[in-house]
Amino acid sequence: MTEEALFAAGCFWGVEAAFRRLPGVVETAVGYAGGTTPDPTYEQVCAGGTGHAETVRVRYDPARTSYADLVREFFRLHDPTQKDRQGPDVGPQYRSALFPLGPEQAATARAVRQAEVDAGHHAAPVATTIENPGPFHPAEDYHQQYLEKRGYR
Ligand code: MHO
Repeated sequence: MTEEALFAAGCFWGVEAAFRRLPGVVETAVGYAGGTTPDPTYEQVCAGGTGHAETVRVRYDPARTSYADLVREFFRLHDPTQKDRQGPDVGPQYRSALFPLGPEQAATARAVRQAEVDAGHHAAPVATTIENPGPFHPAEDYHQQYLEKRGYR
């Protein structure tokens, strides 16, 4: 049995590549979550008005990792103090967001985010939001495993 989790941490190409390297992650896909427009396209999400964030769907083996572990990794693999941007990519579609699937993940998301704040190693406030994901829309095929297909490891 595997479980699913959704993470938004900037451009989904690099975020997907980072999650694929983690032990216990058995499958990933990139897409759009947290927005309102039905069936958004990449161009629509890029334009910034759909409410969606570029999101990675992670399928994992709970015998080998946990949602809490993945959330801790999420905080390591991007800068959660950047609000509505990540590095060179600016706009709400690049926001730092956790999209818990159910009350158990929601409680874990809140607890791990609080631990991140309490650890005090960020110079600026943690901007990560915890949001209702709404439906996850898989992105266009050419965005799936984008960096891996180009030889990035
Ligand atoms: N900076 C990248 C963002 C792509 S990522 C899929 C670009 O200019 O295409 O958002």
